[in-house]
Amino acid sequence: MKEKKKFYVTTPIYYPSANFHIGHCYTTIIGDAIARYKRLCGYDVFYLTGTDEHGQKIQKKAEEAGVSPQEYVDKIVANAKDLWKTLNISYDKFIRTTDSEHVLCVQKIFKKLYDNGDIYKGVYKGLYCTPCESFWTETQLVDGKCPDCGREVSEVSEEAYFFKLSKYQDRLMKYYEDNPTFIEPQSRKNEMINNFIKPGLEDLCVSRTSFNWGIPVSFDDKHVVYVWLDALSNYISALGYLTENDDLFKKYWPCDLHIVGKEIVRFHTIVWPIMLMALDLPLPKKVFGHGWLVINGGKISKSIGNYKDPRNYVDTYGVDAVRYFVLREVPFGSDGSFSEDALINRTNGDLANILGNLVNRTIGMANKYFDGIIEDKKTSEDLDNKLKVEAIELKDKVDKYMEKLEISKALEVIFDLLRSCNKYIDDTMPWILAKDENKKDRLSTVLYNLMECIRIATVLLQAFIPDTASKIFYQINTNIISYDSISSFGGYESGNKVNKSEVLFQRVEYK
Ligand code: ME8
Repeated sequence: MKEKKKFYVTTPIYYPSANFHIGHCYTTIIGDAIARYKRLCGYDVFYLTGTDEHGQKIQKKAEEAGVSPQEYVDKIVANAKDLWKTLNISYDKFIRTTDSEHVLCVQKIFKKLYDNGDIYKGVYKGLYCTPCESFWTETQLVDGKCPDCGREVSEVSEEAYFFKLSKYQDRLMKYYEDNPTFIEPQSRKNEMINNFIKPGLEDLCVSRTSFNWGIPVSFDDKHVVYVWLDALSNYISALGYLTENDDLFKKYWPCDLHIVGKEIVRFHTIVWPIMLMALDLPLPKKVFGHGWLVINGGKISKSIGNYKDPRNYVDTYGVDAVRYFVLREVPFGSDGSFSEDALINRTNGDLANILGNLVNRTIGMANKYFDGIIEDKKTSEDLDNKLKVEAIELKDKVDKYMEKLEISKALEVIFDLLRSCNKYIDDTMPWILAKDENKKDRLSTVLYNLMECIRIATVLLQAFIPDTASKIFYQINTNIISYDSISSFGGYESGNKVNKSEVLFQRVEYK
């Protein structure tokens, strides 16, 4: 048997936060859709996500809550896992940076970099933003505040280890040049080159002594490893790097795609590749920096009061309404606006009116006119051929967009086919055909063509709205659902009997 091609995709590991919001779900739903799509195409996929549990910020929060950092994170991690379950996230591994395998791996990585001379000891004097766990120089501040989050930074001075980013600057630039699609969208690459590489990379402080909730440096345990060095290592520690059981690492590394929010592209396209170069490991193939979901132009945050637990939306509108909204509404790479009205708009406009209505009408007509039996009587008219061509071409169109990570466009073309089906019903007018005994074969073919288009679209929709796809397959009663089955028209079994139709999406009233 031919070995499957592998695909390793990651989303960031989240800071444990009791306040997960819809913005947090964005990256992980995108990662999930890509992972599901690649699996559908026959890849052997490994999808990694998890939690980033160390650092001063968490230590402080645990102190405020009067519990140990470990107790604090354990509780919140359970909350994160529950959220991903609610959203149908099909990760292959959930890594926690407090996992003992990860801790050991980070210690080995730190030691290896130190032994090779890429990490050295010095004194850190400078500015630190605790919420972002980021070091800054005076010139990088904006109005004296953290350029990422706009909050106060504090001055720190302590003995610390440094990582020689500067040594690898030219090699990194060359990697960018030799691999023009390493960072996408291109605008983010220009930002990295102009804002960070051209002004000259400074060595990075990679240990702290002023708090202890972190991974101890194995040979100098008053230091804990800087949380970003710790966090980035998760992408290889999760695969068993530097352990006896490194089969996953051998199989899946280098990573095919790191999906990250735009504010952490810097860590993933500068610090991470340099860590890998220093470890003499191959570099990831692509880092994609997506935009944010914003509310009234600003970030979503509990302190601003625009935050709602995403599970509320799932309870009200259904999991696939939330998934679909996130995947369809925002052109990947740009920022996109979130509002409950926009979510309702998509649910009513696309899911209820176009998809739900089409499935419901088609099954309803099959039951009404033919007792549910769908047969291809091979009658043919020009408008049939037009629809069939659109259906057959859909797979390649979606593939082209998914290759470029333009998920919103991939969904748009799937819904274009569904729209064409609704138009095909209006044009062929089955209710008129049904009045004429001589037109029974024609009517049967019309319904068959519709059913086959629904099947083709649904095979692809499995990657994006999996629950709904399963419901549709049940209602149209088919198990011909493979990717290969949609390369040609006619996979739906002629003579099949559909099940009763159930409403897939209720139209929702505006708030
Ligand atoms: O950055 N819209 O964790 P994090 C879109 N632990 N994406 C958003 C968003 C929004 N409104 N708010 C957050 C970290 N995100 C690190 C990662 S990886 C080695 C370490 C995204 O919990 C954000 O851009 O702050 C990021 O990709 C992800 O949520 C996790 O953010």
